[in-house]
Amino acid sequence: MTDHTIAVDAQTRPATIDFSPVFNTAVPFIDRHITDGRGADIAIRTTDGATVTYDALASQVNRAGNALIALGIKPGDRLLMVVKDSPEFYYLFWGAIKVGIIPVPLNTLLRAKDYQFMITDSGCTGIIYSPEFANEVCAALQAIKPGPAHGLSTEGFADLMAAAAPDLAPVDTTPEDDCFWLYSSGTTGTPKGTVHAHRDIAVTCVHYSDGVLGLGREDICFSAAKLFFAYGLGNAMTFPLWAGASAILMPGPPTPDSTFETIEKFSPTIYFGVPTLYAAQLKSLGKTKRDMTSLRLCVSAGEALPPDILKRWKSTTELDILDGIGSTEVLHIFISNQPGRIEPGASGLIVPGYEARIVGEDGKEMDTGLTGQLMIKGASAAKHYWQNPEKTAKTMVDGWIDTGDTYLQDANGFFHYCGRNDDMLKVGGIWCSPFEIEAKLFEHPKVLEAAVVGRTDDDELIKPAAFVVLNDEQDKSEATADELLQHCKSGLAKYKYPRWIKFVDDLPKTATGKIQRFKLR
Ligand code: 3UK
Repeated sequence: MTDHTIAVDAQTRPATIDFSPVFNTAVPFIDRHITDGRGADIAIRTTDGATVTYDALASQVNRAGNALIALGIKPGDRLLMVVKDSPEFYYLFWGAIKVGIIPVPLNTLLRAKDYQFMITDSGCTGIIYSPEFANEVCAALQAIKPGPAHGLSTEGFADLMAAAAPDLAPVDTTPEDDCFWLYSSGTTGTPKGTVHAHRDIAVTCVHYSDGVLGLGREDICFSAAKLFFAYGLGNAMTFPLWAGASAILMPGPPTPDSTFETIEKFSPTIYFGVPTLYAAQLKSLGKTKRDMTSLRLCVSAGEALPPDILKRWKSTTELDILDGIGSTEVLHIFISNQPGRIEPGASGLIVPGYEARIVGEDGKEMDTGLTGQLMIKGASAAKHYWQNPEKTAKTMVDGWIDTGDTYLQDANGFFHYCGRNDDMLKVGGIWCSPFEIEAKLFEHPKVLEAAVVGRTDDDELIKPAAFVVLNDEQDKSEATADELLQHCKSGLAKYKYPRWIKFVDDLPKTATGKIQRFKLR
């Protein structure tokens, strides 16, 4: 086999994938389109009006790789990215990979304290950020002495790219070598660097993008979920690049207006959303009609899609939504509803290429219809968590990933989500640790104790609710609730503030003093 190639046999079910022993994943995702004569095709359109062809993409990726090496960043070094959805995200991510540097895209909604942790934890050599996020990133950099060798904005980096050569040979890596990381949030609130190999991206493309979505060169992908999520990374970058299709990038926040305007103006064929946004979009569609005739399919992931949202979306837009569950550890969706095979309220069937087991506390497989822990096996699974052998050993057992989710499988093979095994919440598809919100509340001088749990709103979607014991009962008032709310909003990522604050006289606890959050749900 020639170096840097993948042989896919799609006749077998699941498709079989063979990697050449020397394999750098930037070659099939970026360079292959040039060798195959697709260089003039459009890879990216941005809502700001920019267009990037596959030819331009390949040269910019090469310039980025050369510029990173010129900065003195070495193969194996980590490069943190706090970058908005834009062509620069692609240039940095693939430029780094092509020269063997490990890109680590970070959630752009985080605060200085969060970035400080990730800079220190990753031992990164550099961090590159969009100017929009300079405040939080620079505050983090100032708090760390000595910090990483390089902290620069994408504008500063663009100058270095302009001065760099547009040709670059890929570094000879293997399919199993470290390629990129994503941070995954944990119950204790400290995120874990999830280490993915060069093979992993291609595996998700073959099994899910080819196998379930049937994505082709004519498709135009639009993801409301941002590139820094594993979900958005696939939807808006790796899937279209695999298929030689194109992606629409919208740098701003996804709202019903911004997403509908983008759909009307850029005519995508596939739209990727999260349940919270579908609910908000439905509300908006009640007032304003929108043209969505370019779409052939909608996808939802990140948290469970309530069947009522699916039903209303179908009756309003005549479009199906495919709900599927994925994770940062497996990289993309491994259980999914399929075109023509949708079970409302279920996460779907196993995606061919992955294996699932639902096990009881004794580790034995559960019978049909009974709940247990969902374990997943597949070739896109992360190798380990960065410098965290305990969490790695707990989550990654004999090639199986413990998802942390409770599931049951029905007689037709459909998997039904039955909740998390820990206290973690998914809010708008993004992880939220109750401990982190509680810690913020504790900081306030009026707060004695606090417990945060998930509570469903009118759309059956989970949002954080806080139960608070005050130091002084006299303080119970709307004004105090408001004060606590402002306090949370000022120090936490935007989506993490409690939507309800309820004052109570005490919290339910175990004999050892542990808060029993399940009693508050
Ligand atoms: C929950 C769901 C019910 C579940 C993701 C698509 O969400 C992604 O990755 P994360 O690491 O979170 C994983 C956890 O989120 N979850 C996700 N989707 C669903 N629960 N129904 C769903 N459809 O608890 C899971 O363990 O943030 C989603 C693609 C790639 C991803 N990384």
